Amino acid sequence: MGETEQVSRKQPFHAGTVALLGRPNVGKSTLMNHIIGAKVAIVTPKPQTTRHRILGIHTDEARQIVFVDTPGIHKGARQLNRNMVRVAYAAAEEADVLLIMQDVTRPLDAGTRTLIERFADGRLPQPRIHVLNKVDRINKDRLLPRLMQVQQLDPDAAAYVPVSARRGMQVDALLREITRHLPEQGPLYDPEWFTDQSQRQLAAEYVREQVFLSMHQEIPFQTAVDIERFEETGHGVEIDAVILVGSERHKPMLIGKAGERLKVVGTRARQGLEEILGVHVRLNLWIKVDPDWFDHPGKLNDLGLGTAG
Ligand SMILES: Nc1nc2c(ncn2[C@@H]2O[C@H](COP(=O)(O)OP(=O)(O)OP(=O)(O)O)[C@@H](O)[C@H]2O)c(=O)[nH]1
Ligand SMILES: [Mg+2]
Repeated sequence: MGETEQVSRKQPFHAGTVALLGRPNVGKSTLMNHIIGAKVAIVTPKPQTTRHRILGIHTDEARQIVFVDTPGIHKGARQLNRNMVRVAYAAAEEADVLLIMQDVTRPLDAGTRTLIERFADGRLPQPRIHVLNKVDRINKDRLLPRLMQVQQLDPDAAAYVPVSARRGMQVDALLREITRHLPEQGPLYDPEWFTDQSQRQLAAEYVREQVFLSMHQEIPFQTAVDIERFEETGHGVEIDAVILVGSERHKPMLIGKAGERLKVVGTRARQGLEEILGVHVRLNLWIKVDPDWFDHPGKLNDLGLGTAG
């Protein structure tokens, strides 16, 4: 009854990939998480939080938008930094739409301008949407001149959308704008999926997030997490995670007085994992000193931080 009628009245379905691009710390991962409704990518107040390409898949009755979150585009001499930037540009090349994000609470500095200009030259043919993020933090009067500056730098962009990724302001308008540029086709991924990351990868990232949040200065940037064991048990999962640190002297700093700091890292990472995985988690943390992991192509590949993504 009425089934064929329903099919023929179906609205067209759009699907495609959207690269999230920008300088570090502008809010790319926050925006993706907000749209997906889960912490698919870790977020911290420190730049260079995201280190590899992460998919966040939003599917509803009219569209499937596959967000490709990328590491912030920055300069850095280490092999890790070079890989991160290469991954971001590679994601841009493959996407259907480019979202170029900036943080309006910061001045439009040389790095941001260069980045905008690099895409504005039309080297890549995809439509560009400029996202002006963190509008919750600025006065309306400051937004208009900023919009005009961006428009001048890239007059041929498809749209310029001010948003607050943290508060979800104007995100629906952004989704509508994105959808206009996506090809009319069926879903690219199983509509039930919301990320391409394995539970093991999520575990490594959730631990790294807590290390980033609890450590200062250069230490987080010399830290990586390797999951040595991820095992389903009768009660949930048991995980052995090794935190790699760049120097012997970082080890006691991460452990903290009487092991307090490491304990907090472990507790918070476990709580986050229990929430996203929906199972009981037992998390064992270890620390290993490895002074040059971030300059070693083989180690970077092993950690999933090679240029393949
Ligand atoms: N006030 C405000 N803060 C935001 C907003 N969006 C993101 N942030 C904050 O900005 C910081 C960086 O956010 P991320 O999402 O990690 O930024 P990113 O662009 O993914 O950074 P990288 O992964 O380092 O390239 C975090 O402290 C966020 O909470 C926003 O709309 N408003
Ligand atoms: Mg990020």
